Amino acid sequence: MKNSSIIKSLKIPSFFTSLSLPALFAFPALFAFLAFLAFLAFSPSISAQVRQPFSSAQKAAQCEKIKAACRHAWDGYKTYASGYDALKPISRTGRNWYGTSFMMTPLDAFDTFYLLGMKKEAGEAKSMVVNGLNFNVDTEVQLFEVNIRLMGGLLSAYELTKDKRLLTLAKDLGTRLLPAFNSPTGMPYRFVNLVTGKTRDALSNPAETGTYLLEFGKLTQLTKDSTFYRVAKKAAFEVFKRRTDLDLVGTTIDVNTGEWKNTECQIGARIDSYFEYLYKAWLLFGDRDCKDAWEIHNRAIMKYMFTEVPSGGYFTRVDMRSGKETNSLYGALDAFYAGILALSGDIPHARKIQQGNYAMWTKFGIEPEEFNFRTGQVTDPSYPLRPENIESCFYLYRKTKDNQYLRMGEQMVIDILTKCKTEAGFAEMKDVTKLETSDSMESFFLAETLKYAYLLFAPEKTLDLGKVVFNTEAHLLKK
Ligand code: DMJ
Repeated sequence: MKNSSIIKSLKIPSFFTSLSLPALFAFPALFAFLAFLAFLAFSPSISAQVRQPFSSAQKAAQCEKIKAACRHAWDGYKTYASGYDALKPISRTGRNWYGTSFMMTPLDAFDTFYLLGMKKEAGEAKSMVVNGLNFNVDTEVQLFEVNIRLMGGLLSAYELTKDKRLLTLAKDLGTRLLPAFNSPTGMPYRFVNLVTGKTRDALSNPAETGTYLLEFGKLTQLTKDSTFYRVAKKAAFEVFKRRTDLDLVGTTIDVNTGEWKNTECQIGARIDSYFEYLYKAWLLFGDRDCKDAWEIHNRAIMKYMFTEVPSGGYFTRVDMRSGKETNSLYGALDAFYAGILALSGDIPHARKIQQGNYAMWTKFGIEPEEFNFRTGQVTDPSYPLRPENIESCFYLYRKTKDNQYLRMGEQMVIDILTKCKTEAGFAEMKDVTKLETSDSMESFFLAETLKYAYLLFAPEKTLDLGKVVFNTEAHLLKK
Protein backbone atom coordinates (compact mmCIF):
# COMPACT_ATOMS: atom_id res chain seq x y z
CA MET A 1 0.00 0.00 0.00
CA LYS A 2 2.71 2.46 1.10
CA ASN A 3 4.99 1.45 -1.77
CA SER A 4 2.37 1.64 -4.45
CA SER A 5 1.17 5.04 -3.28
CA ILE A 6 4.71 6.43 -3.45
CA ILE A 7 5.16 5.05 -6.96
CA LYS A 8 1.83 6.54 -8.00
CA SER A 9 2.76 9.93 -6.68
CA LEU A 10 5.93 9.86 -8.80
CA LYS A 11 3.74 9.44 -11.90
CA ILE A 12 5.68 6.77 -13.78
CA PRO A 13 5.15 7.13 -17.53
CA SER A 14 3.08 4.19 -18.72
CA PHE A 15 5.61 2.89 -21.26
CA PHE A 16 8.03 2.02 -18.42
CA THR A 17 5.49 -0.35 -16.95
CA SER A 18 4.90 -2.15 -20.25
CA LEU A 19 8.57 -3.15 -20.75
CA SER A 20 9.54 -6.76 -20.08
CA LEU A 21 12.38 -7.60 -17.65
CA PRO A 22 14.95 -8.61 -20.31
CA ALA A 23 14.19 -5.40 -22.15
CA LEU A 24 15.00 -3.44 -19.01
CA PHE A 25 18.44 -5.03 -18.75
CA ALA A 26 19.06 -3.98 -22.32
CA PHE A 27 18.73 -0.31 -21.31
CA PRO A 28 21.14 0.32 -18.40
CA ALA A 29 20.06 3.91 -17.85
CA LEU A 30 16.43 2.90 -17.76
CA PHE A 31 17.25 0.06 -15.39
CA ALA A 32 19.15 2.40 -13.09
CA PHE A 33 16.22 4.80 -13.05
CA LEU A 34 13.80 2.05 -12.15
CA ALA A 35 16.17 0.79 -9.48
CA PHE A 36 16.15 4.30 -8.01
CA LEU A 37 12.35 4.32 -8.03
CA ALA A 38 12.35 0.96 -6.29
CA PHE A 39 14.76 2.31 -3.68
CA LEU A 40 12.45 5.23 -2.99
CA ALA A 41 9.46 2.96 -2.87
CA PHE A 42 10.95 0.44 -0.47
CA SER A 43 12.95 2.77 1.73
CA PRO A 44 11.19 4.01 4.86
CA SER A 45 10.88 7.55 3.57
CA ILE A 46 8.06 9.84 4.64
CA SER A 47 8.42 12.20 1.70
CA ALA A 48 11.10 13.65 -0.51
CA GLN A 49 11.10 16.77 1.66
CA VAL A 50 12.36 14.91 4.73
CA ARG A 51 15.31 13.59 2.73
CA GLN A 52 16.73 17.06 2.01
CA PRO A 53 20.29 17.14 3.33
CA PHE A 54 21.12 19.29 6.33
CA SER A 55 24.25 21.48 6.25
CA SER A 56 26.48 22.01 9.30
CA ALA A 57 25.34 25.62 9.38
CA GLN A 58 21.70 24.51 9.48
CA LYS A 59 22.45 22.09 12.28
CA ALA A 60 24.21 24.83 14.24
CA ALA A 61 21.22 27.13 13.71
CA GLN A 62 18.91 24.42 15.08
CA CYS A 63 21.10 24.10 18.15
CA GLU A 64 20.95 27.85 18.75
CA LYS A 65 17.18 27.83 18.39
CA ILE A 66 16.86 25.01 20.94
CA LYS A 67 19.23 26.75 23.34
CA ALA A 68 17.10 29.89 23.09
CA ALA A 69 14.04 27.77 23.93
CA CYS A 70 15.83 26.37 27.00
CA ARG A 71 16.70 29.90 28.08
CA HIS A 72 13.12 31.05 27.58
CA ALA A 73 11.72 28.16 29.64
CA TRP A 74 14.29 28.68 32.39
CA ASP A 75 13.78 32.47 32.51
CA GLY A 76 10.05 31.88 32.87
CA TYR A 77 10.65 29.40 35.67
CA LYS A 78 13.03 31.76 37.49
CA THR A 79 10.75 34.75 37.12
CA TYR A 80 7.45 33.15 38.05
CA ALA A 81 8.16 29.86 39.81
CA SER A 82 11.62 30.10 41.33
CA GLY A 83 12.11 27.43 43.99
CA TYR A 84 8.93 25.53 43.06
CA ASP A 85 8.87 22.10 41.45
CA ALA A 86 7.37 23.36 38.23
CA LEU A 87 6.23 26.39 36.29
CA LYS A 88 2.62 27.07 35.36
CA PRO A 89 3.30 28.88 32.09
CA ILE A 90 -0.12 30.43 31.53
CA SER A 91 -1.12 31.63 35.00
CA ARG A 92 2.58 32.45 35.59
CA THR A 93 2.92 30.87 38.99
CA GLY A 94 4.67 27.86 40.46
CA ARG A 95 3.41 24.52 41.64
CA ASN A 96 4.77 21.86 43.98
CA TRP A 97 4.04 18.17 43.65
CA TYR A 98 3.80 17.71 47.39
CA GLY A 99 3.52 20.18 50.27
CA THR A 100 7.09 21.24 49.80
CA SER A 101 9.34 21.72 46.78
CA PHE A 102 11.88 19.10 45.77
CA MET A 103 13.43 21.39 43.16
CA MET A 104 12.13 19.20 40.36
CA THR A 105 12.70 21.64 37.51
CA PRO A 106 16.23 22.82 38.45
CA LEU A 107 17.32 19.25 39.12
CA ASP A 108 15.82 17.91 35.92
CA ALA A 109 17.25 20.80 33.90
CA PHE A 110 20.81 20.85 35.26
CA ASP A 111 22.45 18.28 32.98
CA THR A 112 20.64 19.71 29.94
CA PHE A 113 22.21 23.11 30.65
CA TYR A 114 25.54 21.40 31.24
CA LEU A 115 25.46 19.52 27.93
CA LEU A 116 24.30 22.57 26.02
CA GLY A 117 27.19 24.59 27.42
CA MET A 118 24.80 26.96 29.26
CA LYS A 119 27.14 27.57 32.16
CA LYS A 120 25.24 30.41 33.82
CA GLU A 121 21.96 28.47 33.83
CA ALA A 122 23.69 25.28 34.99
CA GLY A 123 25.23 27.20 37.90
CA GLU A 124 21.87 28.70 38.86
CA ALA A 125 20.12 25.33 38.73
CA LYS A 126 22.82 23.62 40.77
CA SER A 127 22.84 26.26 43.45
CA MET A 128 19.04 25.97 43.84
CA VAL A 129 19.49 22.23 44.31
CA VAL A 130 22.36 22.21 46.77
CA ASN A 131 20.94 25.10 48.79
CA GLY A 132 17.25 24.24 48.66
CA LEU A 133 16.89 20.47 48.45
CA ASN A 134 16.17 18.53 51.61
CA PHE A 135 14.55 15.12 51.87
CA ASN A 136 13.86 15.22 55.60
CA VAL A 137 10.23 16.06 54.93
CA ASP A 138 7.27 14.22 56.44
CA THR A 139 5.46 13.57 53.17
CA GLU A 140 4.78 10.58 50.98
CA VAL A 141 6.24 10.61 47.47
CA GLN A 142 5.67 8.55 44.36
CA LEU A 143 8.68 6.29 44.22
CA PHE A 144 8.92 6.03 40.43
CA GLU A 145 8.75 9.76 39.67
CA VAL A 146 11.10 10.74 42.47
CA ASN A 147 13.57 8.09 41.39
CA ILE A 148 13.73 8.93 37.68
CA ARG A 149 13.68 12.71 38.11
CA LEU A 150 15.38 13.46 41.43
CA MET A 151 17.62 10.44 41.94
CA GLY A 152 18.52 10.36 38.24
CA GLY A 153 19.19 14.11 38.26
CA LEU A 154 21.36 13.98 41.38
CA LEU A 155 23.47 11.07 40.14
CA SER A 156 24.01 12.63 36.75
CA ALA A 157 24.85 16.01 38.28
CA TYR A 158 27.28 14.34 40.67
CA GLU A 159 29.07 12.46 37.90
CA LEU A 160 29.38 15.64 35.85
CA THR A 161 30.56 17.95 38.64
CA LYS A 162 31.96 15.62 41.31
CA ASP A 163 30.30 17.87 43.90
CA LYS A 164 29.99 15.55 46.94
CA ARG A 165 26.88 17.35 48.21
CA LEU A 166 24.95 15.88 45.27
CA LEU A 167 26.00 12.34 46.09
CA THR A 168 25.13 12.87 49.76
CA LEU A 169 21.64 13.96 48.69
CA ALA A 170 21.33 10.95 46.37
CA LYS A 171 22.32 8.52 49.10
CA ASP A 172 19.96 10.15 51.57
CA LEU A 173 17.10 9.89 49.08
CA GLY A 174 17.93 6.27 48.22
CA THR A 175 17.92 5.31 51.89
CA ARG A 176 14.54 6.97 52.43
CA LEU A 177 13.08 5.13 49.42
CA LEU A 178 14.23 1.67 50.52
CA PRO A 179 11.25 0.89 52.83
CA ALA A 180 9.04 0.88 49.74
CA PHE A 181 10.62 -2.44 48.72
CA ASN A 182 9.55 -4.18 51.95
CA SER A 183 6.58 -5.95 50.39
CA PRO A 184 5.95 -9.70 50.50
CA THR A 185 7.19 -10.02 46.90
CA GLY A 186 9.99 -7.45 46.94
CA MET A 187 8.19 -5.36 44.33
CA PRO A 188 7.84 -1.82 45.73
CA TYR A 189 4.70 -0.05 46.86
CA ARG A 190 3.93 3.02 44.78
CA PHE A 191 4.23 5.57 47.58
CA VAL A 192 6.54 5.90 50.56
CA ASN A 193 6.80 8.50 53.32
CA LEU A 194 10.30 10.02 53.35
CA VAL A 195 10.44 10.28 57.15
CA THR A 196 8.32 7.45 58.53
CA GLY A 197 8.90 4.94 55.74
CA LYS A 198 5.14 4.25 55.68
CA THR A 199 4.09 2.78 52.35
CA ARG A 200 0.88 2.94 50.35
CA ASP A 201 -0.71 1.44 47.24
CA ALA A 202 0.07 -2.16 46.38
CA LEU A 203 -1.61 -1.99 42.97
CA SER A 204 1.37 -1.21 40.81
CA ASN A 205 2.65 -1.94 37.32
CA PRO A 206 5.87 -3.08 35.61
CA ALA A 207 7.19 0.47 35.08
CA GLU A 208 6.71 1.45 38.71
CA THR A 209 8.23 -1.79 39.96
CA GLY A 210 11.03 -2.24 37.42
CA THR A 211 12.47 1.22 36.78
CA TYR A 212 15.16 1.40 39.48
CA LEU A 213 17.95 -0.68 37.97
CA LEU A 214 19.93 2.24 36.54
CA GLU A 215 19.68 4.70 39.41
CA PHE A 216 19.98 2.17 42.23
CA GLY A 217 22.76 0.38 40.36
CA LYS A 218 24.68 3.62 39.96
CA LEU A 219 24.10 4.41 43.63
CA THR A 220 25.54 1.03 44.54
CA GLN A 221 28.58 1.73 42.33
CA LEU A 222 29.17 5.13 43.90
CA THR A 223 28.46 4.26 47.55
CA LYS A 224 29.68 0.63 47.49
CA ASP A 225 26.43 -0.33 49.22
CA SER A 226 25.08 -3.36 47.35
CA THR A 227 21.58 -3.06 48.87
CA PHE A 228 20.40 -0.59 46.27
CA TYR A 229 21.07 -2.69 43.17
CA ARG A 230 19.96 -5.85 44.95
CA VAL A 231 16.47 -4.54 45.75
CA ALA A 232 16.09 -2.93 42.33
CA LYS A 233 17.07 -6.10 40.50
CA LYS A 234 14.85 -8.28 42.64
CA ALA A 235 11.88 -5.99 41.98
CA ALA A 236 12.40 -6.06 38.19
CA PHE A 237 12.88 -9.81 38.11
CA GLU A 238 9.80 -10.44 40.25
CA VAL A 239 7.92 -8.94 37.30
CA PHE A 240 9.96 -10.91 34.78
CA LYS A 241 9.33 -14.23 36.49
CA ARG A 242 5.58 -13.59 36.36
CA ARG A 243 5.61 -13.26 32.55
CA THR A 244 3.26 -15.61 30.72
CA ASP A 245 4.19 -18.56 28.52
CA LEU A 246 4.17 -16.06 25.66
CA ASP A 247 6.84 -13.99 27.53
CA LEU A 248 4.49 -11.03 27.93
CA VAL A 249 3.55 -9.06 31.04
CA GLY A 250 0.40 -7.19 32.05
CA THR A 251 -0.36 -3.59 32.97
CA THR A 252 -1.35 -3.91 36.65
CA ILE A 253 0.17 -6.12 39.32
CA ASP A 254 -0.49 -6.47 43.05
CA VAL A 255 2.88 -6.25 44.83
CA ASN A 256 1.49 -8.00 47.93
CA THR A 257 0.29 -11.13 46.15
CA GLY A 258 2.15 -10.97 42.84
CA GLU A 259 -1.16 -11.42 41.02
CA TRP A 260 -1.83 -9.68 37.70
CA LYS A 261 -4.87 -7.41 37.95
CA ASN A 262 -4.87 -6.17 34.36
CA THR A 263 -3.53 -8.61 31.79
CA GLU A 264 -3.20 -6.27 28.84
CA CYS A 265 0.33 -6.04 27.48
CA GLN A 266 1.38 -2.82 25.77
CA ILE A 267 4.58 -0.82 25.55
CA GLY A 268 3.32 2.58 26.74
CA ALA A 269 2.25 4.02 30.08
CA ARG A 270 2.84 1.78 33.11
CA ILE A 271 5.10 -0.71 31.30
CA ASP A 272 7.45 1.24 28.98
CA SER A 273 10.53 1.85 31.14
CA TYR A 274 10.48 -1.69 32.59
CA PHE A 275 11.49 -2.93 29.13
CA GLU A 276 13.81 0.05 28.62
CA TYR A 277 15.74 -0.58 31.84
CA LEU A 278 16.32 -4.26 31.15
CA TYR A 279 18.24 -3.35 28.03
CA LYS A 280 19.94 -0.30 29.51
CA ALA A 281 21.08 -2.15 32.66
CA TRP A 282 22.94 -4.44 30.31
CA LEU A 283 24.50 -1.42 28.59
CA LEU A 284 25.41 0.38 31.79
CA PHE A 285 26.51 -2.48 34.02
CA GLY A 286 26.97 -5.41 31.62
CA ASP A 287 24.34 -7.35 33.56
CA ARG A 288 23.71 -10.38 31.35
CA ASP A 289 20.51 -11.43 33.20
CA CYS A 290 19.03 -8.12 32.15
CA LYS A 291 20.12 -8.59 28.53
CA ASP A 292 18.56 -12.07 28.44
CA ALA A 293 15.32 -10.77 29.95
CA TRP A 294 15.22 -7.92 27.43
CA GLU A 295 15.76 -10.29 24.53
CA ILE A 296 13.02 -12.64 25.72
CA HIS A 297 10.52 -9.81 26.07
CA ASN A 298 11.54 -8.06 22.89
CA ARG A 299 11.15 -11.23 20.84
CA ALA A 300 7.61 -11.62 22.20
CA ILE A 301 6.77 -7.96 21.64
CA MET A 302 7.90 -8.17 18.02
CA LYS A 303 6.01 -11.43 17.52
CA TYR A 304 2.67 -10.56 19.07
CA MET A 305 2.48 -6.79 19.03
CA PHE A 306 4.43 -5.29 16.13
CA THR A 307 1.95 -4.37 13.41
CA GLU A 308 2.40 -2.64 10.06
CA VAL A 309 -0.28 -0.48 8.51
CA PRO A 310 0.12 1.88 5.53
CA SER A 311 1.28 4.80 7.68
CA GLY A 312 4.06 2.82 9.39
CA GLY A 313 4.91 0.36 12.15
CA TYR A 314 3.08 0.42 15.51
CA PHE A 315 2.63 -1.82 18.52
CA THR A 316 -0.83 -3.07 19.16
CA ARG A 317 -2.11 -4.10 22.60
CA VAL A 318 -2.70 -7.74 23.38
CA ASP A 319 -3.77 -9.97 26.20
CA MET A 320 -0.64 -11.31 27.90
CA ARG A 321 -2.03 -14.86 28.01
CA SER A 322 -3.55 -15.33 24.57
CA GLY A 323 -1.49 -12.83 22.53
CA LYS A 324 -4.82 -11.70 20.98
CA GLU A 325 -5.33 -8.02 20.20
CA THR A 326 -7.32 -6.15 22.85
CA ASN A 327 -7.28 -2.81 21.02
CA SER A 328 -5.05 -0.91 18.62
CA LEU A 329 -4.32 2.15 20.73
CA TYR A 330 -0.87 3.73 20.42
CA GLY A 331 0.48 7.01 21.70
CA ALA A 332 3.22 9.47 22.51
CA LEU A 333 4.78 7.27 25.20
CA ASP A 334 4.98 4.19 22.94
CA ALA A 335 7.17 6.19 20.55
CA PHE A 336 10.28 5.49 22.67
CA TYR A 337 10.47 1.93 21.41
CA ALA A 338 11.95 2.96 18.05
CA GLY A 339 14.85 4.50 19.97
CA ILE A 340 15.53 1.50 22.16
CA LEU A 341 15.38 -0.78 19.12
CA ALA A 342 17.86 1.47 17.30
CA LEU A 343 20.12 1.42 20.33
CA SER A 344 19.94 -2.36 20.52
CA GLY A 345 20.73 -2.73 16.81
CA ASP A 346 17.36 -3.58 15.20
CA ILE A 347 17.45 -0.72 12.72
CA PRO A 348 14.89 -2.08 10.21
CA HIS A 349 12.12 -2.27 12.80
CA ALA A 350 13.20 0.96 14.45
CA ARG A 351 12.84 2.72 11.08
CA LYS A 352 9.34 1.37 10.52
CA ILE A 353 8.17 2.39 13.97
CA GLN A 354 9.66 5.84 13.58
CA GLN A 355 7.76 6.18 10.33
CA GLY A 356 4.61 5.44 12.34
CA ASN A 357 5.68 7.85 15.09
CA TYR A 358 6.17 10.63 12.59
CA ALA A 359 2.82 9.93 10.93
CA MET A 360 1.26 10.19 14.41
CA TRP A 361 3.02 13.52 14.92
CA THR A 362 2.09 15.06 11.56
CA LYS A 363 -1.54 13.94 11.55
CA PHE A 364 -2.46 16.92 13.73
CA GLY A 365 0.75 18.91 13.68
CA ILE A 366 1.62 17.61 17.18
CA GLU A 367 1.17 14.07 18.41
CA PRO A 368 -1.81 13.16 20.57
CA GLU A 369 -1.28 11.26 23.80
CA GLU A 370 -3.20 8.29 22.38
CA PHE A 371 -4.94 7.32 19.16
CA ASN A 372 -6.16 4.25 17.34
CA PHE A 373 -3.59 3.50 14.66
CA ARG A 374 -6.04 1.41 12.66
CA THR A 375 -8.89 3.93 12.54
CA GLY A 376 -7.02 7.21 13.13
CA GLN A 377 -9.48 8.11 15.89
CA VAL A 378 -7.94 10.13 18.74
CA THR A 379 -8.73 8.81 22.22
CA ASP A 380 -6.62 11.29 24.21
CA PRO A 381 -5.85 14.57 22.43
CA SER A 382 -3.41 16.02 24.96
CA TYR A 383 0.33 16.64 24.44
CA PRO A 384 2.24 17.18 27.70
CA LEU A 385 5.47 18.25 25.91
CA ARG A 386 6.71 14.66 25.75
CA PRO A 387 10.16 13.71 24.42
CA GLU A 388 9.81 10.12 23.15
CA ASN A 389 9.24 10.85 19.47
CA ILE A 390 12.23 13.18 19.15
CA GLU A 391 14.27 10.87 21.39
CA SER A 392 13.78 8.10 18.84
CA CYS A 393 14.86 10.47 16.04
CA PHE A 394 18.04 11.12 18.02
CA TYR A 395 18.95 7.44 18.41
CA LEU A 396 18.03 6.63 14.82
CA TYR A 397 20.06 9.51 13.44
CA ARG A 398 23.06 8.54 15.54
CA LYS A 399 22.84 4.95 14.31
CA THR A 400 22.00 5.55 10.62
CA LYS A 401 23.08 9.13 9.77
CA ASP A 402 19.93 9.25 7.67
CA ASN A 403 18.85 12.83 7.07
CA GLN A 404 15.19 12.04 7.34
CA TYR A 405 15.49 11.85 11.14
CA LEU A 406 16.92 15.36 11.23
CA ARG A 407 14.03 16.57 9.10
CA MET A 408 11.50 14.87 11.36
CA GLY A 409 13.13 16.42 14.43
CA GLU A 410 13.22 19.81 12.73
CA GLN A 411 9.47 19.67 12.14
CA MET A 412 8.77 18.61 15.73
CA VAL A 413 10.89 21.46 17.04
CA ILE A 414 9.05 23.96 14.84
CA ASP A 415 5.68 22.66 16.02
CA ILE A 416 6.60 22.73 19.71
CA LEU A 417 8.29 26.12 19.60
CA THR A 418 5.51 27.80 17.66
CA LYS A 419 2.41 26.14 19.10
CA CYS A 420 3.35 25.66 22.76
CA LYS A 421 5.30 28.85 23.46
CA THR A 422 3.86 31.34 25.95
CA GLU A 423 5.23 34.59 27.33
CA ALA A 424 6.46 32.72 30.42
CA GLY A 425 7.68 29.43 28.98
CA PHE A 426 6.10 26.51 27.09
CA ALA A 427 2.64 25.13 27.74
CA GLU A 428 1.35 21.63 27.29
CA MET A 429 -1.51 21.00 24.89
CA LYS A 430 -4.91 20.09 26.25
CA ASP A 431 -6.08 19.24 22.76
CA VAL A 432 -3.77 18.99 19.76
CA THR A 433 -6.72 18.84 17.38
CA LYS A 434 -7.85 22.30 18.51
CA LEU A 435 -4.46 23.69 19.54
CA GLU A 436 -5.73 24.40 23.06
CA THR A 437 -2.99 24.76 25.67
CA SER A 438 -3.04 23.91 29.37
CA ASP A 439 -1.31 25.54 32.31
CA SER A 440 1.59 23.18 32.89
CA MET A 441 5.21 22.72 31.88
CA GLU A 442 6.45 19.33 33.09
CA SER A 443 10.06 19.26 34.23
CA PHE A 444 10.82 16.60 31.61
CA PHE A 445 10.44 19.29 28.93
CA LEU A 446 13.81 20.71 30.01
CA ALA A 447 15.25 17.37 31.11
CA GLU A 448 14.37 15.40 28.00
CA THR A 449 12.51 17.03 25.13
CA LEU A 450 14.89 19.93 24.62
CA LYS A 451 17.95 17.81 25.45
CA TYR A 452 17.20 15.15 22.82
CA ALA A 453 16.23 17.87 20.33
CA TYR A 454 19.59 19.56 20.84
CA LEU A 455 21.61 16.35 20.72
CA LEU A 456 19.94 15.39 17.46
CA PHE A 457 21.57 18.37 15.73
CA ALA A 458 24.70 18.84 17.85
CA PRO A 459 28.12 17.55 16.77
CA GLU A 460 28.58 13.96 17.86
CA LYS A 461 31.42 14.89 20.18
CA THR A 462 28.91 16.72 22.39
CA LEU A 463 27.94 13.32 23.73
CA ASP A 464 29.65 9.99 23.21
CA LEU A 465 26.86 7.40 23.28
CA GLY A 466 29.47 4.71 23.88
CA LYS A 467 30.30 6.22 27.25
CA VAL A 468 26.94 7.07 28.80
CA VAL A 469 23.46 5.64 29.18
CA PHE A 470 20.42 7.87 29.60
CA ASN A 471 17.96 7.02 32.32
CA THR A 472 14.31 7.26 31.35
CA GLU A 473 14.29 10.96 32.27
CA ALA A 474 17.33 11.55 29.99
CA HIS A 475 19.78 11.93 32.86
CA LEU A 476 23.14 10.69 31.74
CA LEU A 477 24.89 8.01 33.72
CA LYS A 478 28.49 7.16 32.95
CA LYS A 479 29.40 3.64 31.92
C1 DMJ B 1 9.19 10.95 31.68
O1 DMJ B 1 8.98 11.23 33.01
C2 DMJ B 1 9.91 9.66 31.47
O2 DMJ B 1 10.45 9.62 30.19
C3 DMJ B 1 9.03 8.47 31.70
O3 DMJ B 1 9.66 7.26 31.42
C4 DMJ B 1 7.80 8.57 30.84
N1 DMJ B 1 7.14 9.84 31.01
C5 DMJ B 1 7.89 11.04 30.94
C6 DMJ B 1 8.09 11.64 29.58
O4 DMJ B 1 7.10 11.45 28.69
